[in-house]
Amino acid sequence: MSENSDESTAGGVGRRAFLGAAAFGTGAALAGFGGTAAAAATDRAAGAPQVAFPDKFGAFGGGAPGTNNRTEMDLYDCEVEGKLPIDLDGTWFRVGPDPQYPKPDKYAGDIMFDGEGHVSAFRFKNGHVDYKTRYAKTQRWKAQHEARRSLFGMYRNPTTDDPSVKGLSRGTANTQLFVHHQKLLVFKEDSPPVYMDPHTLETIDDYYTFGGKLKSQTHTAHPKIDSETGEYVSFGYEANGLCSKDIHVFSADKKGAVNWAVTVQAPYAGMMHDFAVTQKHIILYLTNMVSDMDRIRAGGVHFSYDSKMPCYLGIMRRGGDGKDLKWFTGQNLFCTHVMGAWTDGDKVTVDMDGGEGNQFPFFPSLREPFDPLKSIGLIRRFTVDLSSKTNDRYQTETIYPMISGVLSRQDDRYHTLKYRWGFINSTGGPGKPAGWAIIDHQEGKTQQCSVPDYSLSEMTFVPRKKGAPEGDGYLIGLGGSQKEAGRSDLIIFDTKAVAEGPVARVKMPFKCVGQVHGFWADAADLPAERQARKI
Ligand code: V55
Ligand code: FE
Repeated sequence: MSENSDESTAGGVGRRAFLGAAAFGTGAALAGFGGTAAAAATDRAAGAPQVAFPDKFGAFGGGAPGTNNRTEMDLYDCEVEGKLPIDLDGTWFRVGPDPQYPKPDKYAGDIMFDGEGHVSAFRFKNGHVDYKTRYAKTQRWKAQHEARRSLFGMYRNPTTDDPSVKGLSRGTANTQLFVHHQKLLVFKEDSPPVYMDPHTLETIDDYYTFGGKLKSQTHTAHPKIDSETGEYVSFGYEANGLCSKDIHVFSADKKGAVNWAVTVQAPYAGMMHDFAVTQKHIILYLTNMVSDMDRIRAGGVHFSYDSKMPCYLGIMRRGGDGKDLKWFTGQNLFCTHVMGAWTDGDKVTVDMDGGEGNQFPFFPSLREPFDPLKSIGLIRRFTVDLSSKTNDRYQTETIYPMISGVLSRQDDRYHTLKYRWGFINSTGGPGKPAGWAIIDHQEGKTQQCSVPDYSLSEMTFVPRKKGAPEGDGYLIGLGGSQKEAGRSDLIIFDTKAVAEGPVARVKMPFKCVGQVHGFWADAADLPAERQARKI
């Protein structure tokens, strides 16, 4: 706070008054800030620095032209090459950080994970695709838009913010999205979801709390759907403030009504990016990417990688009071994404991709230099035997050691069940091209979807039709052409005809916004489309 306190008074009534009004709503503005607030906004925008992102790759928003997209687009009826599956009726959504404004010099070292969330929608219907992008209009985005400058400092570090934004949500909504109870929910794990209209991408609620029932200041980017009931199961870590050890776990029914919630304690505060849910259990995974109050106080990013801290797998029954939560230790593995998980009697199995060491070099390692070899992601199978009351260890095994990669996925209809088909964005290797690997756990076989001269982002599995068997359908995701300066194709593989190459490509006339994750929503799960939505 103190670093910026001189700025808060620099403009007299300046930004504090205006953003105070923005934060507390129209009521505050009418209660006295009124005219002053509007005038202050204009003053402030007039004094805003010219928008100039750094050239240097690695600086926030820096790199080659096109690193930041920032445009909001509508492209009706995209060009398609090949045979677009005519039955596909639904929307493929994706989201990623797209820095809205450059940071002031002292925060130029901030990381891409702090960029504002930019959402894309590819609407598939009758063999056609319409494309639309919008920023998630978070509280942060709106304040910065008004001020025409960055107001939030370093990644998940509120001590570096401009004092005028105190009380606003820091959430960027830049990590993953999900359609449930007909709402498009967009996530950043340090804040509640942002609710957007799945057709227009208009932001409807910049701080969505399930009707006031979300008792957590945070919400994961990776909720799960119960394969049998359609319930939404989710959690938030650091649930009660910066570096808090509280973890809030909850579920909501098909209509979004919260029907179970507990708050439990982590052994220490650290990154819990994903989790697993089975028919019987909630499985939390705490990595040794520790929330570091010292680094935060020093004005740095939120996390440090501490190889000496144990990773923990926490298991508890669903629907209980949380008192049965038990933390298990084992081989330290830095895992970020769950491929699949199930409970069979007293045995819990969770498959995740991960490395032996830090996979995020932009979060500094406390004890040793970043080791690229230890960062290599492999598919790790964690098992825990719950039959013994004294067992406090998880077992690990590397399955498919010839496939390295990150961003594991599965057929999303099987989140809580024993699953057969897994997918991973494979980095390839000597003599092996990168691409989307399809893993058949039943047969122990793998296949690789590769596209020459394209770099592929994470894929999403799309069922061939409602009720199609597990894994029967399409893999879709974006590819950047290495020969055409990153120009994008949406690439579609048929999971049952991988050798034939992509069945279709949606040819985008530009490089699309960057992404982290994507999600498919069938038209049946979207609200009725308003006729008027067409541009
Ligand atoms: C991840 C991504 C994030 C984040 C924390 O992929 C973890 C993992 C895009 O932001 O804030
Ligand atoms: Fe993720």
